[in-house]
Amino acid sequence: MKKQILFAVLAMMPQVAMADANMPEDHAPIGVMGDHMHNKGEYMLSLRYAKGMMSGLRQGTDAVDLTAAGKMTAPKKMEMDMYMLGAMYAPTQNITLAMMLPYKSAKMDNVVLMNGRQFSTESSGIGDVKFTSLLRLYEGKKHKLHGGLGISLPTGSIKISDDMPAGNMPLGYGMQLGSGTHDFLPSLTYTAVDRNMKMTWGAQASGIIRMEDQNDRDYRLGNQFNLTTWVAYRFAPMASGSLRVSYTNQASAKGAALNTNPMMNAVFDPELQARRSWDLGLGVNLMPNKGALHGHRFAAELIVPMYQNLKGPSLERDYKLMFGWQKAF
Ligand SMILES: [Cu+2]
Repeated sequence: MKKQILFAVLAMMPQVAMADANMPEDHAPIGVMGDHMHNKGEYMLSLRYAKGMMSGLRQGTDAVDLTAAGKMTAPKKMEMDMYMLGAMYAPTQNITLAMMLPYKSAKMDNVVLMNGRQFSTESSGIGDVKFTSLLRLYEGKKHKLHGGLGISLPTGSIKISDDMPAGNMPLGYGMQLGSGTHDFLPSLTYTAVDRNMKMTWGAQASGIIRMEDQNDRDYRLGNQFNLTTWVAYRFAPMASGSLRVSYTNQASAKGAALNTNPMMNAVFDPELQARRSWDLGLGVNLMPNKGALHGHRFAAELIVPMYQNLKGPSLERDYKLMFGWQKAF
């Protein structure tokens, strides 16, 4: 009898542990990557869709008109759609492995300054595949801390070109599908939960460090640093809302210009790619606790810039909207 009780308790333990991520607010806003770990043996599939919209030019913190970018042409607007397939698996309690495979498609509207004629350029395809190991550093009842060590492989093409008024030419850095370099992706994530207050909060510092001086096109993108912090509150049994603030510092690219035609515009100049921004994220996480969708997570987040400082002149961001589905097994 005692043995049976012991077995029953042991059998319940993993469930107790798994109950960890059963509330909608237990995952960070969907725009935060590598925010959580899994329990040993658990895996998770996810799909994200993101839409990014950029329009209008900015130099420093000021809006500038099209001629500022100007030589022969200027970018007017860029629209980006990204689908990202993700998988996570925890081989041990203290290590969670994650993989992300993006598919991107982008369209940029440009104008010929001399005659006002417009033309569009497009790119689409697989982006850079990322593999990350998340390492549990601290796990208390309320506070948790984990580190991430990731690598981004140059699977996305950097050889995309399209028709322009002066002929078929390479597209700008932002229209290419990958970085062309192996990139190191370190991160540190802190999360906390308070069940009585129905709240969670967290913060994450992450970076993108280019591990090669040059890619096949003789340039490398700038390193990037991101710091984000969020708070979430469960306002209904199956739904939580979140507020997030994010800081991004993207350094300039180094090396060759993508298009050496001196008549082309600022999007082809490596030195003008730097940007710093403060963004605000408004999110919602849904996790049905009964019915056919029980255990499935759905989330959305709208990210709008509060401050943008672009070396530019380059396109400023209007918004980014992300939707996600996640399911742990
Ligand atoms: Cu996961």
